[in-house]
Amino acid sequence: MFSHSEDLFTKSRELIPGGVNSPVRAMSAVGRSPFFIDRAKGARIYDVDGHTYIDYIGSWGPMIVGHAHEEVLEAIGRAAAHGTSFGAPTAAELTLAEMVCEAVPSIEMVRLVNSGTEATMSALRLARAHTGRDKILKFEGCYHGHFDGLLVAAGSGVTTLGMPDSPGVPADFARNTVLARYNDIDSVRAQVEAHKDEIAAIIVEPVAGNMGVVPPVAGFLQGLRDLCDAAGIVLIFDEVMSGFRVAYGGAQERYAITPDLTCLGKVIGGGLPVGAYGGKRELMEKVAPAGPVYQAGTLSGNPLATAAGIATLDILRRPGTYDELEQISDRVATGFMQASADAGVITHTNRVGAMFSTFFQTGPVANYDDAKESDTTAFSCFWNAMLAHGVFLPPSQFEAAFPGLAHDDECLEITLNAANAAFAEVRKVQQGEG
Ligand code: KE4
Repeated sequence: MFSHSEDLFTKSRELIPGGVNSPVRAMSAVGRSPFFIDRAKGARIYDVDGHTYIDYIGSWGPMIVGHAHEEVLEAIGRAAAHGTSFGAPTAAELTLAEMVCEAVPSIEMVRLVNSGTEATMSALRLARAHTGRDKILKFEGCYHGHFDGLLVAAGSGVTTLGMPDSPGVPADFARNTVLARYNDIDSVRAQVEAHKDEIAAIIVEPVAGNMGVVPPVAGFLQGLRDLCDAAGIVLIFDEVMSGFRVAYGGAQERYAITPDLTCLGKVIGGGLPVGAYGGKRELMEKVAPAGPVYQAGTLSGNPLATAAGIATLDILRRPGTYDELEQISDRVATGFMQASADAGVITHTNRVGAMFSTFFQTGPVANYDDAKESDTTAFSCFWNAMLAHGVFLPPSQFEAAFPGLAHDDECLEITLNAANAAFAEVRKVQQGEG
């Protein structure tokens, strides 16, 4: 049995590419090797070396009610006692579908899959089938999973690792992916006009989280809705991150814009593998076996994953939950802003609900080019200082931090004390004293 992260990492790199099963876990952007996790409870995570951290990654979004929540564990255990997978329908899949459709009125029908990537990949296939068109439009800095056609000017780990795009994506795929600038509706209009009648779908993170958090500017989402209506383009909201996080009904509830299709993931699995895509009945009834658009999955709607998702949404839909999330998240983000100001460190924080990013620059940060202006060296210094003071933030300037319901007063006190110390450390380094 390995006793330390270094031992585990050395061995893992022999058998697993980069020693991790997802690149953002490698912590390379903050100049260290990853530590390995033993367990987590509430807002705290414990590594195999005996360290305890207040966790703001939360499995990159799913753990919004806290790690190892009693109700979620009990639901998983109850489901597991009945078996783990059947390859035949279960009532729990209907229950989760009903909860999703009730939470997100634009979703009249929904298909459960196993990841956010499967959700976006499938939604794009459906949009192409529905329109008979091949091209898709995405935004620079938005990340929609590792589907070939979407790994073009992507955010998240592609940006973190400084990868222009990914090798292995056929030129034909890239040719069918058209790019526009987030929050710049004129750039979208120009592409729609340049590729008249060729674009099947516009896919957007209605609150961007993969270039760091970038909210939509006033009129941007409505502008996309109007352009799609005029040009017969399917509007897809990728709410894998924002869904059930910025509101129970997601960004589309918060900004009152109705997409044609919505992609979900993360929170709706409560930490187990669940993704989903859904929307207008007219579109979704084209998905096999109801219609000809093929999409399948051995473990889609898995009994344990649906149990975890149902239990998580049941907690989230209780009255006052999103007011509580708003208060917690505001205290953290505002605390970071105050601590950086007190230390004389220039930062700009964007927050929407329970997701925020503190950019090491003056701001504003309204798109990918803005985000890339950030001082990633200062971010890395800040990140490591926060870790040294017991707070685990996403190890990249181009990711979102995720407060959750388990971040109680004690956690927030630890977090803000750490922020004061960490920004002071950054200032010292910036002044050449560190
Ligand atoms: P998954 O295939 O990783 O479940 O979901 C892909 C995805 C799709 N859409 C959005 C808006 C997303 O944020 C994601 C995944 N988010 C990243 C974090 N930025 C997951 C972390 C990781 O890649 O390990």
